[in-house]
Amino acid sequence: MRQVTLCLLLTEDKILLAMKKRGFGEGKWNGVGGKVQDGESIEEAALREMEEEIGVRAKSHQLDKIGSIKFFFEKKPDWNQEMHVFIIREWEGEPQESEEMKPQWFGHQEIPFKDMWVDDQYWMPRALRGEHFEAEFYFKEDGDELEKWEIRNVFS
Ligand code: 6OG
Repeated sequence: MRQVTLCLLLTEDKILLAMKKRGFGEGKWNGVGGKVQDGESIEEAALREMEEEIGVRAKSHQLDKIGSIKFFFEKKPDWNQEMHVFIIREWEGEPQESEEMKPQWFGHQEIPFKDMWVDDQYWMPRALRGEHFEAEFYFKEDGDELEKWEIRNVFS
């Protein structure tokens, strides 16, 4: 299954989301991340994507892995992917717009779920509460609607 990353930069009361300007998820707000390349660890991929997409640098010990989510697209199995979710509270540099993403800070209570992937409303509040989880989401048709999903908290 394709491995992808998603990084959520957090402050005490804000979360950084970025508008995806092109490619998979275009027109949606999301965390920053992308595909893990051959020969790269998941953490290396997360740090590389953060720097490429919003110009922010961090070290691997600043990545807090909080979730693993598998996505299944019934009609488009080549879209299936496992997403590794990280929270980052310390980094270097100011988030900047790139060709791919336009970052913006949102209050924890002002997350624009209606302009995001439909799964986010179910797992992102848990991430903000500091929970660790594993989940599976099964999409209908083209990825706009969910067929079923399961989220389990993980205690380690
Ligand atoms: P590229 O393929 O452009 O990276 N991603 C999802 N994020 C959320 N919140 N929900 C989903 O529901 C997602 N499916 C994929 C993973 C795509 C980026 O989009 C994320 C990557 O960070 C289906 O390299």
